[in-house]
Amino acid sequence: PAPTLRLDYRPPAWLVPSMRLDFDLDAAATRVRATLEVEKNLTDGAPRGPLALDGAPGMKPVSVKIDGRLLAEGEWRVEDDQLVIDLVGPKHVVETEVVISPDKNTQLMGLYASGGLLCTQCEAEGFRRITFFPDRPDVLSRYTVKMIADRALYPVLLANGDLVGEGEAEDGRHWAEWRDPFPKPCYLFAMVAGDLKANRDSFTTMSGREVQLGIWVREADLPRTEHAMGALKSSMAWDETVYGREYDLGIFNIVAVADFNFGAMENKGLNVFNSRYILADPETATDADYDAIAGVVAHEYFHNWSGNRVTCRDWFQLSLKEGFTVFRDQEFSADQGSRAVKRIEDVRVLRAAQFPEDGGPLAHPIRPDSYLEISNFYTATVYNKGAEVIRMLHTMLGADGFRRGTDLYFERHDGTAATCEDFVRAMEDANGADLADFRRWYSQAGTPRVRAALSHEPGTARARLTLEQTVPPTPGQDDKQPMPLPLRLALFGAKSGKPIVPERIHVLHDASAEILFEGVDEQPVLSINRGFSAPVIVETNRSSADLAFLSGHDDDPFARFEAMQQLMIDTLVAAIEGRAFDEEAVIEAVRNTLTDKALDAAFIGEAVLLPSEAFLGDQLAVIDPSAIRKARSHLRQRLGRELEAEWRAAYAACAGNRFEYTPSAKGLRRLRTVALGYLDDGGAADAAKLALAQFEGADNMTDRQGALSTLANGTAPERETALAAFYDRYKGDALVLDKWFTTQAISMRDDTAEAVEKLAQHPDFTLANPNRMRALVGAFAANQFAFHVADGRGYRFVADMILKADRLNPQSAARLVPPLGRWRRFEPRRAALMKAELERIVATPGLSKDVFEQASKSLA
Ligand code: BAL
Ligand code: ZN
Repeated sequence: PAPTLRLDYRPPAWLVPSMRLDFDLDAAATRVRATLEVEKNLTDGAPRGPLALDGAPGMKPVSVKIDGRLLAEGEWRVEDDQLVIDLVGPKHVVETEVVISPDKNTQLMGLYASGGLLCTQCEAEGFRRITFFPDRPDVLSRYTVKMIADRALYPVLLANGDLVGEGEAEDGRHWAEWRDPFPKPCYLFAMVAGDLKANRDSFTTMSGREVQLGIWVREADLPRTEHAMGALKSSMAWDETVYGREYDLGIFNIVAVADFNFGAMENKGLNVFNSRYILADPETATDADYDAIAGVVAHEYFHNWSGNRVTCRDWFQLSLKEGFTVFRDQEFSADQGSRAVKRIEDVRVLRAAQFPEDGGPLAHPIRPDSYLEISNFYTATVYNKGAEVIRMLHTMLGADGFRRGTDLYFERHDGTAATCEDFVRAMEDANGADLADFRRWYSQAGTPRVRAALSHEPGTARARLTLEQTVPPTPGQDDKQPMPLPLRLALFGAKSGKPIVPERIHVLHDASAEILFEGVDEQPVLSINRGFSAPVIVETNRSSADLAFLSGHDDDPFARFEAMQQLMIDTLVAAIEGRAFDEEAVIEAVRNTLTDKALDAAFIGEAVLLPSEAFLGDQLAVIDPSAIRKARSHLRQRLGRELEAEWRAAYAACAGNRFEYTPSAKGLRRLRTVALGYLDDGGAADAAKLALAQFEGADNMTDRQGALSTLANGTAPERETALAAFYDRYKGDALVLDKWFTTQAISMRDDTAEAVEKLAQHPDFTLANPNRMRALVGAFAANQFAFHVADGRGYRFVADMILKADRLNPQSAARLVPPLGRWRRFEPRRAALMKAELERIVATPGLSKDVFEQASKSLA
């Protein structure tokens, strides 16, 4: 298949200013009548030609009418999955009718059945599976939607906008009609029918309008919607305060569904959520789940402006809405809890998911240049690196300048489909700034690497910092220009511990720069990229002593965390590469952090963790998972053993608190399980007993799952007791059962690959549910040691799963390809085994475009 190219963009030939959809709903056969008011697009550059409406492969209209006249079969044609009609005048009314089968829709795109509900997912190109339509984000229409359905099966009928009518129909059926006054692209269309109950609330906007809020779930789940409702109201208030953005309809509904490809979807006035990002109570959801729910609820709500009121011109501009909205939700979450811990978590995600993407065969700029299947571009690059790019604008322009930019952006582009360029230009125009070279962040892929070397000239009281950047080649981009990098810097006195040069921002525009600091009369230590001000890899000439010093004294909590991580990385990489290494410095630094009374538990819980095996792999030229496991386990064991008294003290100090969802209680729970893990790895004789007691006595899922994870890593008899008890207790709860699968899939045990193969045969395992598939197969593929077990069985298993899943749900299947695609990074034996599995995938007949694109690019 031929790729779609960004530079081929042309405006649509026909516009659809308004449309009406009539659904006669039935799980097996739903009749969809679409009435489109179409008009020729007279904009410059719009092509002239017939009306071409996108449809799904194999879709045929039952009937087609133009201006009320039924067309004969020869008066329309289906070509390349498009319904093509030659129209003579500038404006017409086009009516089509199709019949679709929601209960056979395993792709979960378009209209599908999930647990007795009928619901939709249209982004990016699902709407064409519902009806014939110009399925592109720059065609904006006003929608009126009428649904008729069996009242007993589908008592609730929801769509975008406002409810304008409802009533009874024949044969136990009923109807509802919804109208959305805001023009929107079809990817934001949604409707849901089912037996749902609402948690209802309201929010009064800054101009005094009352908005009716509803979170719709199965009746039994109603008590688990309070946290999401609280998050929704906080988000609405936050967007008013921070961005001046008010909600614009009288109703805002959220529906939770169990089968969903994304985390959630920002359809206008009717967000549809994966239930894992709505349902929470202390018994079933961890603190991480609570945090993620608040973050995703906020994210989807924020899209109402950054995505819906201003949408994307074409899918290459996806980061326009996603990068910006991720930045917005990150800042919302930082304002709700611990800003430092949130930043650490966000950087962890970036490094775990985006850096490997940027350094591998699927690397692409945040604004890609081509795709075969757009679903493959809902990536960590577009989302998370996209958010970092927006964050850099915020850093360089300052909070006020950034706000001036977003105000201008919303003012200029409200109600239209915009581009990344429009966003950057608004930032420039509102601030009188020149962002010419900053645009490279949109066009160049790859993670820049910065070398920073600080030298001190004691006689002159001067310090000299040299900075050099390189941007590595990526597929299709051999030569790169330097990127503007805003680096937050500070210098501390190595002896006095005092700040010598207070924080400043240096934007490195060129390939290299030299900065002179005056008045530096003691040996300085460099603190750089504080707060992770630029999404880059920094290499410095700092010694273990410098890093240990910063890990205890830097006044930027992120930099403190980072110094500790770097100290750990330097030590472990030296051990893995067979060079001399000094574990004592790490042990002392961890001891100091652990016993520092000025630090909160949440920060300590993050700072004392060793970098993951996967992140260590990223530091190496050639990855040998066994060598990484050996060095990292050794250091964990030593930390556990030598700091046993400190871990016990931390464990005891964190025990005994009753569940509350507050930053301090969360921190205590986090540190408690971290301490338990270290005690276990250190070989404490009572570790398994402690873990089982924690498991059994927990009044919340965070403590229970934390204890279970610790046990799942080991061989104590308590392991099986806890796993069986967990299964029995939660086997009726799909979201918690996902945790049971994941806990085993991420186990550090040597036999995890075999265990996961067995779990794939478990009666509760299914590839039809994206959450379950991710919980087992996705989690396993991220477990570096287990997935890369030397005989290649992990690769074979994942490839088998990809091929099976591809027949049901190509979009979800394709998400499992990237771990295999990293084959070039591994030692030759493993690399060959991984490559062979990719070749087997590509050679399979009937492969989806989704999987083909990811697998073939991974081999190129
Ligand atoms: N727009 C797809 C889901 C999300 O990013 O909100
Ligand atoms: Zn989004």
